[in-house]
Amino acid sequence: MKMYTSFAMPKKGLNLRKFNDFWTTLTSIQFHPFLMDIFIFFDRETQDSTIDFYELVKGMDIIERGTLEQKCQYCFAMFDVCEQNYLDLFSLREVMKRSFTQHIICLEEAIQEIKNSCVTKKDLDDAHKLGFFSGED
Ligand SMILES: [Ca+2]
Repeated sequence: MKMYTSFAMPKKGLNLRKFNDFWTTLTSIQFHPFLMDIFIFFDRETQDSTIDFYELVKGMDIIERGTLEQKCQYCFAMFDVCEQNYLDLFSLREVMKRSFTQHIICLEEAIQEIKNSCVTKKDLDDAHKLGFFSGED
């Protein structure tokens, strides 16, 4: 309750921006790829674009202690990105893109750091390309 009230707008609850701040603090995941879908799932009964305390508790209860069917409904809502009530190739492709985008960004950053580090040390011909470096060269 205390954490909710520190993010909620008085008598309005959490809008998407406040929910993002709340969810980031709760999960330690910045730019959660399914934040909008989680927000819509929590707000699915009133659909007033805000999440009140009751909706938050109800949503968290499903995630933490819900029945298998409730948890399946929650997971399905994350996968049904087009809100069609069925999954098709496009939906699954979008889920995969969202799931791996952050990983790909981290991988690209790591590759760039390695390239910068190695290229500055080993790019003797100024070609900006890496070859095999055994560490003994
Ligand atoms: Ca609501």
